[in-house]
Amino acid sequence: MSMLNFEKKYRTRGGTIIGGDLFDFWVGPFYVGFFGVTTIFFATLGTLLILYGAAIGDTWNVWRINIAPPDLSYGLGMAPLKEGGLWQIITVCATGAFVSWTLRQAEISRKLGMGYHIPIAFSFAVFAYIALVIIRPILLGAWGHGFPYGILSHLDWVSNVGYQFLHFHYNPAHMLAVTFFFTNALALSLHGGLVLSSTNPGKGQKVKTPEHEDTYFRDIIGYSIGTLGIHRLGMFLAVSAAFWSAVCIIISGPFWSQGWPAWWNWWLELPIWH
Ligand code: UQ2
Repeated sequence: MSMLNFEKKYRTRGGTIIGGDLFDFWVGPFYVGFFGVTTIFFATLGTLLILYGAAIGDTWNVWRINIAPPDLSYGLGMAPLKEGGLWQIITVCATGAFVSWTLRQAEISRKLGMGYHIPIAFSFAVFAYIALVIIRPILLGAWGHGFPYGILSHLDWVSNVGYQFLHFHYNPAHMLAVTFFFTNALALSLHGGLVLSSTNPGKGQKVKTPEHEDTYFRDIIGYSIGTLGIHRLGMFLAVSAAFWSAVCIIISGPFWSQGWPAWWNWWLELPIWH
């Protein structure tokens, strides 16, 4: 079945989570659905509020535009619009848009009778964002612990929070997250390189098969993880990177307030040394 025929055949009603038939239609190539409407709503409102925040801010220099969370003194209450209230509403819009997008992925998965792997994987990235701007601020008792929305300003926030714990690279969950990010890059470069090399053998030569791909890795390291296996590994590595990123920031403050290098004193304090 050609791609366009497939889409015609499977673009049928049903499988919605919410809204029944109401938004169960397509606009051009895009499925709408209840969560398509809420995604558009939150994303549009959030973007307009970011533009408004930039307009009442100090600069139009894209690197320096900054929309800051409220002062710590506001605690977990609402702040006036220009004192961080804008940041609070933008955070609600961003969270609403990300969660809507996840549920739209789930609805399309249901429609097509597929597994939920895509929305589950995406939800880990959403979790990492929510960890930074909702979970950790609530655990610390103030929205002011969220990160500011701005290109340079959020980098300054990361640097400041890092130094607050003396050396963030000693955070064991950060170590795991970084290791997963790098391993993910290794796996995707191996996979992308392997697939492109077997599908682009050179002018006049035949495209190679997955058996060639297996053989390549068996020749080099005596092991091939397989065509399905590499994607399972990829999902595990990517999801783990996002998961441990969320853990590493949630534990910093709420569950550990010294410098991260001192965490490793548990090793020096093992009874085996004395
Ligand atoms: C593989 C395979 C693929 C791949 C890749 C491998 C035919 C097309 C990349 C090789 C991957 C291995 C050996 C795992 C490496 C482990 C880590 C932790 C990076 O065998 O099957 O399918 O794309």
